[in-house]
Amino acid sequence: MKNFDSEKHVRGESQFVDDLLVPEGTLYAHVYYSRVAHGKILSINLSAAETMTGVTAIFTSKDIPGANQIGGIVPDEPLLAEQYVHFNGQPIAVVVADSAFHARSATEKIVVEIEKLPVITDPREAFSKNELLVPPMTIELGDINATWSKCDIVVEGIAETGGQEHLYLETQGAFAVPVEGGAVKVVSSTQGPTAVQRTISKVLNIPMNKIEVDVLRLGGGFGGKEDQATPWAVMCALAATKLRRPVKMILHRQDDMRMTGKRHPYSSDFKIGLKSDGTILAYEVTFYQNGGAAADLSPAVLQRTMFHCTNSYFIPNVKAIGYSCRTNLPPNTAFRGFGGPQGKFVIEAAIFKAAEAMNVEPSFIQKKNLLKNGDEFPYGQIAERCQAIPCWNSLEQKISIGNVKKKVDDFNSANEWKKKGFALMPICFGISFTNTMMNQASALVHIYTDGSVGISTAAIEMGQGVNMKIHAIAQKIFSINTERIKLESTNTTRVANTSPTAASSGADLNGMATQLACNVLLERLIKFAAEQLHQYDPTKISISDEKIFNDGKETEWTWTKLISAANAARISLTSHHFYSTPKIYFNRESSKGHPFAYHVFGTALIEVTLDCLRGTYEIDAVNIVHDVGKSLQPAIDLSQAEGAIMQGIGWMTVEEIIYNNEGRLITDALSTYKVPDVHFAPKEMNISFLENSENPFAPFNSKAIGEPPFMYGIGAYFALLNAIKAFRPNTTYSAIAPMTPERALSLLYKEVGTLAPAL
Ligand code: MTE
Ligand code: LUZ
Ligand code: MOS
Repeated sequence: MKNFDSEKHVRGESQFVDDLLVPEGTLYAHVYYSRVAHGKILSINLSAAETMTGVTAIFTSKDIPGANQIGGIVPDEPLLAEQYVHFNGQPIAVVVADSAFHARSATEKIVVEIEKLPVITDPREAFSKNELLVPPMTIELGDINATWSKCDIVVEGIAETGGQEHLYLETQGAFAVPVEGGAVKVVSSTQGPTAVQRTISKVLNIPMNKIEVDVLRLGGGFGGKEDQATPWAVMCALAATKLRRPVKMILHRQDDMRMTGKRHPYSSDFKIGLKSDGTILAYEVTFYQNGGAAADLSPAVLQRTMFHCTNSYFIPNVKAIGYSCRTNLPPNTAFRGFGGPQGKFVIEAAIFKAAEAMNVEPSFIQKKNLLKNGDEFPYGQIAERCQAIPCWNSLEQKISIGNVKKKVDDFNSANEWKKKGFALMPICFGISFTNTMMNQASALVHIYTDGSVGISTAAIEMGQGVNMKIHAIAQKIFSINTERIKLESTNTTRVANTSPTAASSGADLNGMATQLACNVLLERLIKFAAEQLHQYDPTKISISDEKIFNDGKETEWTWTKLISAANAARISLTSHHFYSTPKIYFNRESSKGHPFAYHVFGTALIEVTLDCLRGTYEIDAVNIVHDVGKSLQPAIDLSQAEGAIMQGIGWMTVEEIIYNNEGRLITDALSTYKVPDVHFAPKEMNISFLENSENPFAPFNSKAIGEPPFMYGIGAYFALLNAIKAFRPNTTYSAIAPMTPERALSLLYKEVGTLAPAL
């Protein structure tokens, strides 16, 4: 069950964009970007750069033959700045030279004069100045206004979460080769090959059939390449078609960190009302999303935040308002969870605060309000096959919350300078792109005459193992040796009009399409085999382990013989199939519908130890029961869960994105941006998959895994808050993440509160 890429990765044989052998004469591109976050471009002087060694050409917005426009949802983002710059890191010019070094050196000689304009980095400030990327969004269930007076407890507060750098190991990059007739072939490190193709078409003003985009694999994407892999590919295609030479661009890590958007920071207001028995009656939340300088995917991210604002709880009266605020930061973008984590953090903060007011454990309120079958989500969908309670109960069977609490309390009374804390974190995540149209995929399956199989789909392999899953599906259906099946690169000429591999639905959508395509081939082959074996009932024919069985008895026929005979008999050994998720819809006017094929559930218990002298901490244990349906590849699902949890804990604790007031990224290298390392990983991590979970909406009853476990990481924040409270019971705080050691220290000692003025 190991990932067939692992060996190639370890040997360094796996090819990423920068590993492709390039033809002689290939040129290298480097981007010149703004160092000013907001301003008017007064002049661009390229003359010194143009005379530098090796420079072939320098392109600016004036050289764009089509539309200077890369906005995916809203057309509000130029590829190269024209009169104004709106963020520090915004591309202004592309230098092309005979080596990457020459291109970079010449870039440093470009002089751009910019008149500075006021900079906004804070979403609430943007909101107050009416700087919104799209109109506000609202979702309502029941009647909150009529409910507050019926509540025994009402608490209000604010909650904030920070950004997050994707830190894919392979930085953004692309390679474009001009092809006869004005066409271009592009290799891109993208999650969305069709988005790249469509945008090149628009910017270069050539039809999509002249653009071929090919993707072998990514060294990670995490959402950062859903939309933001596009500009680099477009720049390469622009230069390649203009210069009639292959052009390659690989971003340096620091440039990548400065130019690309990150997870959206949010600042939110909440108000929650409960009965004295812990039942939540009403929840009101306002989200101020820091969208950055252009819309990018922000509206879709905000919509998912709204959809997940009640996490895995049933709340009968809800009102959520979302503002996507325009600031002078690089446009923020998709990142694992896609707004879901930001929505869930706020409800968890509200429950935590309500628990304090009621003098109960947060887990008491959490458990009391878990979703059940038949409950309505704020967006109108009714919970079905709901596993919120089974996951929670299954976790409690494995590990007693009472015992954990006693262990933590005992430790805390015995230790003055170290305190433990724990928190539970249930999750519920909707699977499907919230934009119904995007829930489609297709697969093209060839059986070659030697019996080997090649599969092309829209899925992008980015380390998440989607190829292994699709492989497993084909293998189950054909019952042939694993080595016979190969997953081809993702290519827009083989599989067209694709959605990005995102929303955790890559394996679901492309797997379903593959299943359908393979079944068509299997049916064809079985019918042919039946004829050859004079068996007039094809249901009596089966293939198992490369052997053909007739009425349960092994025959002389093997897979290879069958394929070669079928080819001789002129039977098509190719099948293409399309899949679109059934039943889903969403009405934007009423904000109601059935946007998700299904939901993924789970519950985590996270324990931490805090060093109250230093503010540093360790993650002691993570125990989880997670619902993956019937796992297609348990090893992959387990590693996806582990990776996602680690990334989620990182977001909540040590990872801190800082822009200064001028909109300059301070944390633009790994010396200043800390990601969790192996020493920070939980000392103990036990992940069990919920048993007996059925899911008809994904291949072989499986469930999506990519994003949902990320949100368990939120538990680490509240576990740390509990440890802080154990040291300083009367501390006053707002739920502001990340809980870096600095922030922990400033909560432990208010006297040093100047470290974090926001507190
Ligand atoms: N795992 C690895 N190793 N690398 C990645 O880039 N991306 C995540 C998740 N797991 C990612 C990953 C994100 S954001 C998504 S949406 C899913 O994988 C996408 O793949 P899937 O739809 O096949 O699950
Ligand atoms: N991308 C997207 C996503 O375009 N729509 C979504 O709903 C989504 N959800 C999660 C991750 N990426
Ligand atoms: Mo994942 S954020 O949907 O690429």
